Amino acid sequence: MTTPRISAPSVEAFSAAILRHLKLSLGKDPEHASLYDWRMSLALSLRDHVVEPWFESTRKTYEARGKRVYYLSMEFLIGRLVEDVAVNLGFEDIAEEAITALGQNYGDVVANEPDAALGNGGLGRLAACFMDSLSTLGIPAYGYGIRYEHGLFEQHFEEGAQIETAETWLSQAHVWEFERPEVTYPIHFGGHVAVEDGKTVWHAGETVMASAYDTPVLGWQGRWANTLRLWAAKPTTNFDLESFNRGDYIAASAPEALARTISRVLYPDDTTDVGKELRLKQEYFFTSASLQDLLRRFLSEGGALKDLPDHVAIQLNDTHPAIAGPELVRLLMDEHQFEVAQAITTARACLAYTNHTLLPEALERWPEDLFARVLPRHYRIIQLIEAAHFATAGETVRIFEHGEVKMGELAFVMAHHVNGVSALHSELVKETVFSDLNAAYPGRIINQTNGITPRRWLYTCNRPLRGLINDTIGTAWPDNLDQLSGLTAHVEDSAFLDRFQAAKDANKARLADWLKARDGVSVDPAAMFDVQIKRIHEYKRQLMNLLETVALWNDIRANPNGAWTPRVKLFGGKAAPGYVVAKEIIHLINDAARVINADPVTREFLQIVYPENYNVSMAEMLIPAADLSEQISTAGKEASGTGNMKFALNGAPTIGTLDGANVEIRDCVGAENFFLFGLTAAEVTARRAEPDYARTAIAASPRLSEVLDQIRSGLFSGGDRDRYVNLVNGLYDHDYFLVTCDFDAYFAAQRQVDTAFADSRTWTRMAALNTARVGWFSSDRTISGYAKDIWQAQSLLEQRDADQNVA
Ligand code: H2P
Repeated sequence: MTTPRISAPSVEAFSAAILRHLKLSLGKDPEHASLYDWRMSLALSLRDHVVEPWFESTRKTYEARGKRVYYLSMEFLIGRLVEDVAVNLGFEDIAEEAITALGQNYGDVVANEPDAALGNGGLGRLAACFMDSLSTLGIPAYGYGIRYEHGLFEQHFEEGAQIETAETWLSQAHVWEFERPEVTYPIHFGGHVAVEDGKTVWHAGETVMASAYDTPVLGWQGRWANTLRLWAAKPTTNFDLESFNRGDYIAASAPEALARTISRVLYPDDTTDVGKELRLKQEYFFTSASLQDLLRRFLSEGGALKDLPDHVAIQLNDTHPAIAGPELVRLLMDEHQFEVAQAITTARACLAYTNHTLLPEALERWPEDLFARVLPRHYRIIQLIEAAHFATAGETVRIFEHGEVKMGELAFVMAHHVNGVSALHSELVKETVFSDLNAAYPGRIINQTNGITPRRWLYTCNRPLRGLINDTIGTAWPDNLDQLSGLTAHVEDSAFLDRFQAAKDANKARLADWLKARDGVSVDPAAMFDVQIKRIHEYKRQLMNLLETVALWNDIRANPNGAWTPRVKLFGGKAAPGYVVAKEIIHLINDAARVINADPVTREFLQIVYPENYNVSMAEMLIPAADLSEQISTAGKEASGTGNMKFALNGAPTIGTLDGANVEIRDCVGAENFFLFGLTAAEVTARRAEPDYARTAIAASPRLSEVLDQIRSGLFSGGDRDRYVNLVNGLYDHDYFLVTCDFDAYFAAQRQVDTAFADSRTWTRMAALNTARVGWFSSDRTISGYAKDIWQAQSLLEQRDADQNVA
């Protein structure tokens, strides 16, 4: 479509820029510079080239007066940015050559950057991919979130058990952001509501300031840059001098400490204790700041608020910012004199809501008394919203129920569209969690299947495969991923398949080196790399994977001379600190790894590897190196998955259930290139209704019974029979996620994988077809879908280029 807009500097000029930053920004000379200094200087030199396209995009947006998209998300799981920016600028080679010329190793310099880990998993990473696509497509957009001081905790293993420590990415200067001290908004909490002169007034009990930090988000080839605006909480007054003068130093700093708490830490997922007042405050804090900011921007352009929906599309990423509905109504009513009905209609015309999960515990609810205490004005406004909803749709679905405020229902009622994140999930949203609301508001629920940015998840993280694709179909695919289908014509060509396999082998060797260097673990790159990486959760069924591994171990021991396909089972993922069962699963994987990896009989065929502290950067290393992608959730539970797309794109066929986007991936790659097993969503529901379904399944599976007995006997826990008693009994008594019922089918599918992998030419062809056929899962396609079906937002790229050609 458009041509690159950035003119690249020469290597010499870029080296000079790095040296200039080293000296003037870091205050170092090359002789004394650390890796950190080099990385910062490189980042600053790259950043210098981002600012101009960023300004240009902002200018164009103001000029065009088109619609802006506002993506409100508690999480943006960004990862590192140096390589990302270098790649999007088209400077990757120049950056690498310049750093090399300065005597540094580019890989080491890049790896020095801490991950921005402002998210838990798929939901946060999706937000980051969306920001990338919004910029690549040239759709004017802002991401709004929280500038957490501490991102997702760091995970360590102590004797196999997960230990958490605080993550500290901001202990170093974060070069990608620009502080905006002048952009601050007051955020109120508590107090009471009074009617004065016929007007409702909120007398807040406590106020903190939301202060903006902007990160430019550069799209492919630098053609457009949007803004990620993250809010930090600050006190209204920094310091209580009176207390200080009295000698009470702790009291003097108290206001600051209290306020800052709000943006201090990212809450881990599955923290089901809904009484978390601080979490509610975080949600309101960033939502209110974002809405105040977007209204200010709109008004500064001279708009009339009744026209707001023509200029503003606000997307709620899950229920976390669902308070946006009542907050926008409040701002319109209390500060801009709207009538209730008009305020609700206007707000709804701006708002849309994405649902990411059917798990009932993940749909937020707040105790009414807590809610009314923290947000008394909103409590009343939600009553008005509920009344308006009853008037149109009847009283079948309530927002207030059993003493709680239900944020899913609130988000639904206040959104003009609600979307699920895969075809199956969107249907299940209609049939289950929101069936009554779907009946009351037909057509409101639509689907937008998730996607991933191919710039990070192939182009950048998989250089060997990138090179092969460029050589085979040209270089226009990174922002037009359907072009990958051009690879299909080459899958019978043995020279192409050789190169495809060589790329995979190179990635596996790189991973092997990394594991050796970081953890001292040796793996055989000739073995199959079988990878499951994601949050640890019962529905994702890492436990089933581990049980299958133990069963395989038993089979190998029983027949050590059999023709076994060597495998390395790789696990990666964190458990929420309060999620006991998930932590037991981690412990069991590590315990089993210790025993199985030490077995001389099976060593050449089977190994378990679980590197600690899984994050985006680790995913970028693991995914290109994977031979097999594990997507084995209980059907009906994984809303979409996005890891599944990343693996397929990088040439790793899936073993998986008919769940989430697996269904659509299998449709694209072909049933013969996907290892399907397990109950369907409908069968899962039916099976749960059968009495004793788990015990029946265990009794019918000698393999599974043996494995469970081994775990119970203390075989993996040094004789400790208590360690996994709950985990094993849980499977017998209430195996809600049907690990026992799918076990045999999973084991059988894994043996099909063994056979297929042993025929390496056929396997490589299958892998290549996966890459060739998943172009549809680009987040550019997803964002185009949102823009068309939900936001009615336009790209400004063509208009801008046309204007510039005229000028
Ligand atoms: C969640 C869902 C995934 C989905 C993702 C993005 C909450 O992420 O469970 O199925 O793909 O949102 O829509 P995750 O489990 O990976 O944290």
